[in-house]
Amino acid sequence: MLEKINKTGDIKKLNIEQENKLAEDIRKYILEIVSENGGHLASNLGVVELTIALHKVFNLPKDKIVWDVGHQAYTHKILTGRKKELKTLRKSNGIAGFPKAKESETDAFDTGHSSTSISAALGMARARDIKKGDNNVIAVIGDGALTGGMALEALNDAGYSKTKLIVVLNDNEMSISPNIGGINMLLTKLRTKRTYTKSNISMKKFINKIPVVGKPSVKVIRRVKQSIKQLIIPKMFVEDIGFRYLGPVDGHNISELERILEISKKLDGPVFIHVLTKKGKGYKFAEENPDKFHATGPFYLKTGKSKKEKGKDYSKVFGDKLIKLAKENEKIVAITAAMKDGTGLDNFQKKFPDRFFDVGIAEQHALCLAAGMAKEKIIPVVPIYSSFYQRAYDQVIHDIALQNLPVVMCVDRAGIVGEDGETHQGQFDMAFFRLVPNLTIMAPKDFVELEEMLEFATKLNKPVVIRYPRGGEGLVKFEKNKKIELGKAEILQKGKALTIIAIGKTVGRAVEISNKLKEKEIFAEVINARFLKPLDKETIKKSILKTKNVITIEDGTIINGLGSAVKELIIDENLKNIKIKSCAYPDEFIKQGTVREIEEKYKLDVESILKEIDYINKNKASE
Ligand SMILES: Cc1ncc(C[n+]2csc(CCOP(=O)(O)OP(=O)(O)O)c2C)c(N)n1
Repeated sequence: MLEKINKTGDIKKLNIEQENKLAEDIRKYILEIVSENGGHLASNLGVVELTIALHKVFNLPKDKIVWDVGHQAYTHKILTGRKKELKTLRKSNGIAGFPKAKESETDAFDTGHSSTSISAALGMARARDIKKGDNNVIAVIGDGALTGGMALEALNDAGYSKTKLIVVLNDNEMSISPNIGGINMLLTKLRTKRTYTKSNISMKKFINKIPVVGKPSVKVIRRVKQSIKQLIIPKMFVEDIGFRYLGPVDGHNISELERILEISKKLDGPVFIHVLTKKGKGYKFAEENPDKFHATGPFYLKTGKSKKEKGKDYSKVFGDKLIKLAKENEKIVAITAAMKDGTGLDNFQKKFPDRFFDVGIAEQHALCLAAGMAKEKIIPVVPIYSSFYQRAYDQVIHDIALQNLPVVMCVDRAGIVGEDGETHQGQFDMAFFRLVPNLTIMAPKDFVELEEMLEFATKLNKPVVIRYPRGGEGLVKFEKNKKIELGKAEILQKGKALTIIAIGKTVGRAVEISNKLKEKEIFAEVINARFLKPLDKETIKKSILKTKNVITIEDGTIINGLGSAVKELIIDENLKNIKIKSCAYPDEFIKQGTVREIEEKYKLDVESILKEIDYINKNKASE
């Protein structure tokens, strides 16, 4: 059937049997590609039928579908003329793993971060009404994404506004791990209900039969009926806030899905369709381990085994050290925003279930919750990916830093993450944290330094940020670590020709560069900054005055990071005749590719940096 699908709308020519066959073919095709390239497997396998039905019933690009998170859009890409290109999924210059308007006008809205779809779709629906248009707007959101604050804010607005909008809830009971929280409890009740029409009609009859004794006021009757409705049919939550509820419907039954989508098209106002799907559907290993196959690297189709063995990484080192620290100090707790496994907290949860809090995809709440705990002398440690910290910026400023509350904010996946592309790169955190008063900002050069920084942070009694990259260590092995002291850098090599200042992951690179320079009899002073804030101005100034040549290297944006801090120092202290070169990411969004490809493109690899500092040759000096 795949042969029949070459451009948007081709699906319209298929009958239901052909559509079912197409679903099978698409599953095979997705499996083939993801097992080679890696990607979000389980979520995509779960929405094949739902996507086919959506494309059959609606007309793209006139009708708009907004995919929440956007990690489940592979079938959508296949059905919109990108079947062949999908083979380049997540590769440099290839098809993105998320919707991208610049790839196709059928990608109505770019996503990557969770819980944005209802807001964006409501915006498009209101725009349609202003322009007197007649297109449909559909938000497809997972039960995990529905735990995010913005999704609930949007439901609140959409239900009240009565704007025509279709929200499709793709309920597979999973976020990355099993979904949690009160909304999930509500959905569990809904999942067991029969179809909308049946339960709704019988409910009306039932409510009308409630006997009323004496002469209670209309209000009281209404309240009694209301509370009974809520007890018995919890779907009323969605209806009470202004939506029509349709479902639950089997998300793998294409004809049922098409039937219910057709109904939704005819209804005015906001409609909420509850679709039940199975994450990983059709691939045994993914059905059994949907969390492992949520996002995967390349794997063997036959066994489900990863093609690359996973070594030790920063997240694991963080998680293990936190367990050790928590054993010594019972005030330490861990908070995650639905990223227990990714941030290395899985074992912490097992060891300290009462001191572990998964709050759902709710970064803002996670940090304000931490602030509340810190106020009461608990020590919350909150690992969140760099790009998702963007969500909770005001909580960092208003709830944590302003009150100087000792929350340990661990920034995982800091810097470039690679194949997930623009929405997931973590190059901004140093810049946006640096301008917040009261924050201490650190980045370790290796695993051992992460352990020491974490211990230091839990004892600091101030708000503190520790950033570290995705994956493992660089090639350089450091023999020893000087003790961590607040605001103190570490001099790793002494030299007079050049000062190389680096932070975090790039410190290893600075040492490699310096070793290469040594071969040319150029001796560099290598400084591991350790603290972006407070910056060790004294050590850096002394070195700069000696060498007069500075190069800064960082895994972050050129604006307001380490390079900026050193330039400010040079100007503020009026240091004369200094040459400075900053190696960092430019002021742009960084596209997908392997980390190595991206580093080479932006001249952050050893060879490129060496070329940048060729001019030092003229200025040779030995120690
Ligand atoms: C703001 C934000 N936080 C965290 C994530 C990481 N993340 C990606 S998908 C996902 C789970 C989504 O679950 P759900 O919406 O139910 O979709 P499913 O994968 O189950 O289809 C999470 C936590 C994210 N994309 N955005």
